[in-house]
Amino acid sequence: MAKGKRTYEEQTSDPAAQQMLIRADELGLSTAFRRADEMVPCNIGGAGMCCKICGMGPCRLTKDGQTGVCGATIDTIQARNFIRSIAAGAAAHSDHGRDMAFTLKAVANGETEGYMIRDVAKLRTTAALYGIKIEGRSPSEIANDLADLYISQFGQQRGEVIVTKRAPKKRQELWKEKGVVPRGIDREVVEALHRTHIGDDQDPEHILIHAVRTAMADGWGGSLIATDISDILFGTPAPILGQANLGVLKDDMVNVVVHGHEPTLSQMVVAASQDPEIIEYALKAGAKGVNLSGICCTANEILMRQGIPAAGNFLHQELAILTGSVEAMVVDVQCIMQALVDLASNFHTKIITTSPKVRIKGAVHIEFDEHKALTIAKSILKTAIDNYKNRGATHIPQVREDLIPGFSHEYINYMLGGSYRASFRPLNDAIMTGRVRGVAAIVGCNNPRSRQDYLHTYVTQELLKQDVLIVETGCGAIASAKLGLLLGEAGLEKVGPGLREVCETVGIPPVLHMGSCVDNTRILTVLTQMVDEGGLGDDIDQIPAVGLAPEWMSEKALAIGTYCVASGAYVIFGGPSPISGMPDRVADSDIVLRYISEGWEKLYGGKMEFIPDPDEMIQRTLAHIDKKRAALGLPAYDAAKFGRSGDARMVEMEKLPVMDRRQAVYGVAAD
Ligand code: BF8
Repeated sequence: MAKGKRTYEEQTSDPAAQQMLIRADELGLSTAFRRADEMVPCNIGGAGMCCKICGMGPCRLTKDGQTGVCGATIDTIQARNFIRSIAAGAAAHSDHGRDMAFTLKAVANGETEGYMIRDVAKLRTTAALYGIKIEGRSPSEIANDLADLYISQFGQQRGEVIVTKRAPKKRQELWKEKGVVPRGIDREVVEALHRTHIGDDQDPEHILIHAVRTAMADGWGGSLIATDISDILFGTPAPILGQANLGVLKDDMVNVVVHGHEPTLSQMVVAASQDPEIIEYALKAGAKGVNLSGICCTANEILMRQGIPAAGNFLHQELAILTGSVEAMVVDVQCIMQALVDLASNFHTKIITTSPKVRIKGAVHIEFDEHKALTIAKSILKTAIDNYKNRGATHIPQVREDLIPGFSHEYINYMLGGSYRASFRPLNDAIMTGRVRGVAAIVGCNNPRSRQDYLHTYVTQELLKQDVLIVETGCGAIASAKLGLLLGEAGLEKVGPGLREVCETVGIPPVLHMGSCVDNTRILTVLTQMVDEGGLGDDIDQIPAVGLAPEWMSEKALAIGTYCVASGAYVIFGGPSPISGMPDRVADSDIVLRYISEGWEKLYGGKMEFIPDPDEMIQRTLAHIDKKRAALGLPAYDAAKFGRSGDARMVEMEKLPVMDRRQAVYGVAAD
């Protein structure tokens, strides 16, 4: 084995991925796993100590006290690098939200092909939040007003992004006091770039105040708009059976993998794949039909709503092509590796770009336009079907797992209380009694520099044993899905006794899949509803909850982490810190690292830390949850107190002689 190259088991914990990495080596083909081994990360840039914002540099700071040519200190450089990443992440999410808003407008005006307003109830509820008149008006009229309101938030110059009004009252007041309420979504992103141009904002703490405002424009702005409109147009998710991993690809069907983020395209490809004309076309090509699957957040969008299987998460995009079974990989925006085209040239797979914003040299471009959406989706599928005859040998790993995704906050509300008394009361009560110790949101990417899926699933499983209810999104949710952790009540024997009782009573998996990365806003909404329900304080920072992104790699993850901190959450990132600074630096002088941790905690009640060791992540998560429980005056968590009812108890009881059961249940001997 080449020096520095990890074994397949060290590269990924997923057996399907291991099979495909062996296949890649047999064929002499490169993947991100291999390239990560061969490309040693730059330790100066990696620690946030490289400044390349002007032509006097790049300046690489390697000694304490050193400055760039302009005199910029390491702290200023780190803060500038950090906010630029947050601005890019916020821009990506928010531009997605903007496109959704334009689609809603076009649907309302009857200008699109194939779309409709599927969730009129959500449209009315959302519009009513902003005082849009709903009584006596048609869905199109309401949608028109909501679309206009949402579109205006992007270019708004003064005032406050209206979506922030959906946060708990106390949090809104805090944001006003600290001056971080976004004025307009685009304005904050532009200002982040202006402030970090050579010769502008040079006080690291001042730069980071605007980092919070920029991230807020994402979470309590563009992303929330994206989630709202996706639900209105494509339906609010509810539990549905799905499957995940490369084994969802089919040997005898035309495999089309949709990859990226925006549901406008993928939802239409789903609709087109069920069209009799397309099915007939596939049959004529000698296939049994079209088999659609997803990668990355596009997978989550169509998995949550239609149960379309997920072929995998971020690091599976190349592996799907390596199976030799994919006729077309249809991509839109974000998280699409440039390596796909080169890799696909070794097979028959066509990479089809569709967004006017994204082209990749060597890919086929079929531009998507919502006004002719169904026609274009059919044309994409016909291109894939025409390619079926070119398929060579296939190697599809027979590895797949069932899962139940679809836990929107609306569904959780209904599931806990039913149609007539939908409520978060049972969840709050379970936390207050200690049956559920707290909540962890485990989200974010795969990163080929860590063992694929391992950090996600290790942290998830260990926290479940500690009675922590887990909510997941993005590629982290797909990691858990591949391991069978999102499967109803299966696997509950590995869950703590109190949480198990709750899962058995309500009939939910202990890990709730809440959607794509944009849908992290669903988690903000759940936390807000928990505050509104009462008993867990009057703001998000008082809830015993933690956010984790163990395998993060994207700038969007940094934006998400920052808006969660601004909302009051403790956020833990895995892997090395992108702003760790000098290795031998005295911790006290690490202004930026201290500011985003202790500094932000003083200001917002939430903090951000980078912790590479998964056991330390778990220990700090539990310590934070217990600290918040104590601050609320809740009983200290005690694992021995619960687990005396539910299915677990029934199994235990069935092992007892009948006469002893009464003693076990009522504590009195049989007559
Ligand atoms: O937005 S989790 S790798 S796919 S960035 Fe990308 Fe990360 Fe996956 Fe979705 Ni989110």
